Amino acid sequence: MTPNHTPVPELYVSYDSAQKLKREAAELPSWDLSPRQVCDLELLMNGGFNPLKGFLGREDYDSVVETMRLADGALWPMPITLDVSEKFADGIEEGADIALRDAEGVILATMTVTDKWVPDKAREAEKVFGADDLAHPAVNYLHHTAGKVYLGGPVTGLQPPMHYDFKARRDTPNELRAYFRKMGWRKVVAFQTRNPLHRAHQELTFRAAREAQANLLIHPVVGLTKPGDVDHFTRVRCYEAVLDKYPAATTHLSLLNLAMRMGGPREALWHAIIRKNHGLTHFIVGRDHAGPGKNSAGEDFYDPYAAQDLVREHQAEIGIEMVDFKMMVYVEDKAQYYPIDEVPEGANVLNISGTELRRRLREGLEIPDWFSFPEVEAELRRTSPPRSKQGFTVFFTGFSGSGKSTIANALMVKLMEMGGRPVTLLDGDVVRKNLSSELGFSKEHRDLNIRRIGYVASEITKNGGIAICAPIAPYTATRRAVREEIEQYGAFVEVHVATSLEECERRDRKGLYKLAREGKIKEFTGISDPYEEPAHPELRVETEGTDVDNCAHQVLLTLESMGLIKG
Ligand code: PPS
Repeated sequence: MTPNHTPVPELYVSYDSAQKLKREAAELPSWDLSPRQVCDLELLMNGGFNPLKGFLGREDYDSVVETMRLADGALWPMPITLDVSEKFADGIEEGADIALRDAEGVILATMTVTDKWVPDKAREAEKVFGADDLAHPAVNYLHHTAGKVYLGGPVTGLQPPMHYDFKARRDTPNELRAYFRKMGWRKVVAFQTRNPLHRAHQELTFRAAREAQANLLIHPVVGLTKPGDVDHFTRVRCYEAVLDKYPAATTHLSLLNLAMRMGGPREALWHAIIRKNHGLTHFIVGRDHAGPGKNSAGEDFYDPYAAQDLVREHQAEIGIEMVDFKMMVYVEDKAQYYPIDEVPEGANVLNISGTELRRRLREGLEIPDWFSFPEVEAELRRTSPPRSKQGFTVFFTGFSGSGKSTIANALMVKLMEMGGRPVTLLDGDVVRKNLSSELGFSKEHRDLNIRRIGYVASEITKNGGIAICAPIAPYTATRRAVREEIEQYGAFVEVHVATSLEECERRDRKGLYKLAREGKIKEFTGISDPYEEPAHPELRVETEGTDVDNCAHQVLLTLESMGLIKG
């Protein structure tokens, strides 16, 4: 491969034109870009997605979905589409200009809408990702996050999206090309990653560079990766630590603001084209490149080496050379890493999977020295503390007067006595006095109330605190939504306070049941409004015949068995 130093075409206009266009664009219909669309737009504008000149029009889209090529025959495997809501699309005629804004409302580009259509998403999923299976993150996104209508057309770039983090580590394709030229690097091999680098990766990348007699670019994705991945802030600190392990001046680190789709073989091909645009001559494709994990039947979506086969087939056309690698494993007897197909016969092989690594981090277990670097391990432990140091939410649910607040208060005091983490109680009544003071008890208002509580609890959990919530929360679906939100950051412990309606009414501490029976309070849970019992809570407490202290103790035991507190 020859070095590629000529600039790649960008879609930006000059600074002066951009200022003028921005003023004019203030009048245009505006689309607020999703986080994925911001990533796509940045790479469209800076030439990372060359030869695309905008979001795909219908003819190109159909052709890409069916044949991995644009309508003019150019190789392009991934549909880059501007999905919008029906409401927005209704007001847009083909031929109209629209403004594309980031989350803060800044106009990044304008687009002339040449095409507007409702895509067949099931076909897109089948053809592009191999199956219309919601276990695939991109298919799930396609059906549940992406808008119903696609708009296509050429983009005029006004300014790149603003990044406040790691500015010095971000390069456009042309900046990277200029860097390679300045350094005199004629051959450069790129390593794509969405994970922290451990010793196996360092060994693999170093071998790849040696094989290709090239310099090395660590080119991690910091846009959107697979849900559940280590956040990019932590990863970049890890990459910076590993950079020191390579021989001086052989290796460069640059961050790529790509929104991955986890599309396996097609995605590998796409990555190779993107790297070609960034001036790379070689590209590493390892085992299960951009793999999305298991499908809903528990099987791999793609053959682990299908990505290598597809890139091999097209590498000459793209103009980049693939460096393929088998999985690297540690051979204990040799104290060295080997590709799995080169392991000496009879040797004892060690490996730690991503799942196993996460388990060890979660449980605070040892990570052996042969697996990672001490600096990387320290970074990961900082962001993934063991469960006993992570935040979590205890979510009580049950009838009014069931004893939720009383048990929640006792639990709060016990947890505060233990110390170590801040504790916040979001009691039903208290929340309704401040956070939700304008809400009533219709289904819609109850859902809003619970979602607000869920949001606050998720923030507390994210930041390492303990949130105790004690609303009625009568609807299963809403409780599930809150669980999903919180489980991104820590454990969600649902406690059903299972006091029967008869007992709550007999106690009638606040006199509300009497009023509800008399019809003076409408939509009263259990009397004139539904309560859906949790089917599988982490704990169900029976309060009849059990004192509060004991109920709170049962919750503590559950927390202990889940590893959330130390006994
Ligand atoms: S919900 O459904 O989760 O939003 O309810 P929540 O925010 O927990 O509020 C319940 C408290 O408000 C009082 N209250 C009522 N409860 C149920 N239905 C009706 N119509 C109603 N009107 C007022 C009641 O005192 C609840 O307090 P708790 O602490 O549950 O006894």
